[in-house]
Amino acid sequence: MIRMGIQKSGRLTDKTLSLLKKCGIELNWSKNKLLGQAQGFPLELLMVRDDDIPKLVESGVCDLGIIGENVLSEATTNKEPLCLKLRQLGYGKCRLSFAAPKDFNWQGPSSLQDLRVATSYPNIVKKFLTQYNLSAKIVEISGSVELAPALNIADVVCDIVSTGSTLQANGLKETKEIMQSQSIVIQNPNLDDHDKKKNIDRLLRRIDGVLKAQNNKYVMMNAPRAALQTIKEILPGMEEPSVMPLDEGSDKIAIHAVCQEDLFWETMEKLKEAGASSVLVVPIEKVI
Ligand code: PRT
Ligand code: ZN
Repeated sequence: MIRMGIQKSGRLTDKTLSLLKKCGIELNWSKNKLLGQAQGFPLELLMVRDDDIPKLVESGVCDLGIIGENVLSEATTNKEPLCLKLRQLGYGKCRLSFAAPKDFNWQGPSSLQDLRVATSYPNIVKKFLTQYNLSAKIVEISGSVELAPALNIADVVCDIVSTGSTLQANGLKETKEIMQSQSIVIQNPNLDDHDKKKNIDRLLRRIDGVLKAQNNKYVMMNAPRAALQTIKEILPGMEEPSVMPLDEGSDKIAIHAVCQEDLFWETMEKLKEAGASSVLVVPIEKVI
């Protein structure tokens, strides 16, 4: 039986449970129960605050954990990594950035010298300041960090940014990104139980299958036959597409393809410029 620590209730919880479900692993107990055996896999789940997970995994209380990279980074105070990073899971994406009041004259990291920095990530900020040979006062706040400048508790903040709307709503501007983050699977670095390792490999193979299907998209469009070559070059990670004629006598074709990467709006725009119309991108549930 492997034991995995996951966030009890927060931004990562639903997506983590949904990923496990897609891997054939179900939780069938109430969210208030903190430790329980999952169904469909030799896995025990421990539901805790995300900040506690690195220590639980490092000490071997849990074999695995799922957290944001920012949380692992904050928990790693010396050079040795606390836990092994096994997989990036692609959800919970955000960045940790410095932000300052809109009228602040930011001239690079040196602008932080002797300021008060409000943050929930004191260790990461300390590492950053040391790297740039700067000194600043770190004001540790556990929530609503963005309010600190308005309350005159700090001059600038260092916090998680996703869309940027919280910063904007609080009259702040992002000045310097320190790190990007997404959810990851971490493992106890000293794990040597053969059976557990085998089950972890099985779990990772299932996770890889789910992630691969998520990244694959089925793309359909109509286009002039002459544009086929250009369209093939625009579509990312595509195998040979299926090409079907439209009406008899028309020079238009329908192109259907599986793309192994996400299609961004820029790609869609390029397709349109190349002459494609009715471009549809649909998710794929499973790939074999
Ligand atoms: O109770 P517990 O300690 O378990 O949870 P928590 O409150 O520490 O964390 P939680 O649930 O808020 O976030 C869990 C993880 O989600 C974080 O560690 C990040 O890895 C990731 N994540 C992704 C985020 C965000 N996006 C995010 N937007 N974590 C926090 N935010 C907050 C941020 O702090 C800020 O207040 O959202 C606000 C900014 O969002 P935007 O969209 O306005 O920029
Ligand atoms: Zn937390």
